[in-house]
Amino acid sequence: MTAMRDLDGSVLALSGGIGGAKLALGLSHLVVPEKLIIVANTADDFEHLDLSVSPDIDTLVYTLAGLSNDELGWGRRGETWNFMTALEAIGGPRWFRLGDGDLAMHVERSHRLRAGETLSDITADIARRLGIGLTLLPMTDDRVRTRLETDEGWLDFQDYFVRRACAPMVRSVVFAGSETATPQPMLMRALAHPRLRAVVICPSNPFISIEPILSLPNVRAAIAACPAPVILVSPIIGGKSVKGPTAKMMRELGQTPSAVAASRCYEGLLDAVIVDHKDAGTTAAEHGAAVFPAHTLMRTLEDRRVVAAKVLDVADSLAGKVA
Ligand code: FO1
Repeated sequence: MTAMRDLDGSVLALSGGIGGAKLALGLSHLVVPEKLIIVANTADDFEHLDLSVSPDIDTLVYTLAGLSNDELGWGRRGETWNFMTALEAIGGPRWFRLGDGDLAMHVERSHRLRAGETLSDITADIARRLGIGLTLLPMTDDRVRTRLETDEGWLDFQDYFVRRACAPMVRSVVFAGSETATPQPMLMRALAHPRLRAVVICPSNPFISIEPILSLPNVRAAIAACPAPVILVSPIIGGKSVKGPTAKMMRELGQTPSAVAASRCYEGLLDAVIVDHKDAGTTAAEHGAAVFPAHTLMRTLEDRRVVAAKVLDVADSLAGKVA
């Protein structure tokens, strides 16, 4: 069971994979581990070769443990691929690549899930063993799966994202199971805590990485009612997404890719949005939140720390006003 903790002054971050993990790493350099809670999207999860794969949890674990492959944006640094070579030689599926070290994560997680452990407990134990002190939690322990209605019919998330390389036209996105899933209890406790320091919405894809978390019962309402400042770091810079299909999906879902459109995905939830300098001309009225320009493209560790510091400064300044 994840240890009970004093939530007073804690920072809660909602994260998907790559973009979110960068900001989570930055926050982990500025917030003491016992006061930082990262909630990971699990709607990308899927079963492959009878293995339970949790990509966003693993990107966060590897990034926070200093094991990540930053070129790929997923998997482990210095990975070897003997398993995939042997698998392909006997006709196994080659579209979803499982590195030798990464394979251990999927095998161990699958084994422990089958033994009846919760995803939360497995994630907490693996994070601790890899030297991660902060609290890393799945958004729920129940099965929630992103499915996309496309011009090629309904696709499971990894089919769309990896096998089809995000090529199909997206018409709608659903999170199968979210309406009956139980949100991570620690998430709900933190959102209800009177002295939570900040809620940070990381620069992950609003539609496929953050929305699954918000779609869980009562989560949107809990964020709207949360006494802590809610800060978005925009995933769109100058009309483009840094990595991944966010901008393409926005166009296909009928929106013009922009920082304002990204903020509008969180209508009624935001106290502030941190936009890149390229979008500094956008207004609070457009975003529905106070606007703070910053250098938000995170290429280096220093970039990650600078954005994280900006998030915390903005949150603390707003909290001061609210109080
Ligand atoms: N993404 C790819 O584009 N190709 C892959 O072969 C691939 C394998 C993979 C294995 C484990 C894992 O945790 C992630 C993996 N990803 C791969 C990335 C994954 O599809 C994305 O990280 C998320 O689902 C989107 O955030």
